[in-house]
Amino acid sequence: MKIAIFDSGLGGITVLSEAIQKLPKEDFVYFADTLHVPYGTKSKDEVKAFVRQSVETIILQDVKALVIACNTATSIAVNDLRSTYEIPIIGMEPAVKPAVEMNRSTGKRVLVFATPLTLSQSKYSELISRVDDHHIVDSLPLPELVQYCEQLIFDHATIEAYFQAKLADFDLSRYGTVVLGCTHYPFYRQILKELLPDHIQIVDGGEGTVKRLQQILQERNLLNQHGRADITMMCSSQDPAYVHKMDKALQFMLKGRIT
Ligand code: DGN
Repeated sequence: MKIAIFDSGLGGITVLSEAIQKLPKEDFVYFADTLHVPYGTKSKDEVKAFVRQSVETIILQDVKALVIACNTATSIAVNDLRSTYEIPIIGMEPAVKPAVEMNRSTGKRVLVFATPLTLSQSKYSELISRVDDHHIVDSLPLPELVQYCEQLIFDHATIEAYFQAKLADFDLSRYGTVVLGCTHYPFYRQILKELLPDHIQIVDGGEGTVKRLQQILQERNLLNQHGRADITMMCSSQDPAYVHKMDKALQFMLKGRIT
């Protein structure tokens, strides 16, 4: 049986690449809801329906666990999905808690990047009120970054100019950590690292999510010993060109370049 990883588009590939490296004996099916990408600028009800529709297709693929590798979809639909399906469902959460912990003694602030929809949900404000007891967290929506990624725009000049414009009003010396709260954003981790002052650390939720996946599979005795990290790429538009794009995006995450 396979592990399913789902996102509206290419973002979940950042989680897939982490999962392949941590669980090389598993087989995977990756599903992108290309008919409806991006989710981050749509309404809550629309996203709920798109996610439900996608999961109906994914579940037919002989899957033993499902990772909702999208912060936006998780914040809107994970509870609904868990009450409907019996397989373990693992969601994403912006890594705000570890970021706040990292800055407890530094006196620095935390800056969370995510989609407008993630940042506007009660799941996010509840997370902030739970973990941000010193009020050190600020947030910044970066919806255009999802669009760049979907077009496989990874060139330094374009992305650097975009970040510079978005960060122009922030005094970065006051920040200790940047949280990548959207699964599309880790594609730009390296560019961001080169651009931010050296003292700023960048964290994302991918590693924690894969750890949780591993733990759940272990607890339920579902770990595979014989798979070979076979990957089936699927998308709701059934477009071969997009499947090729997914392969390229995975290559970029695993090798740092596209050939
Ligand atoms: N990758 C999604 C996330 O983590 O929120 C956002 C993608 C989108 O549809 N905007």
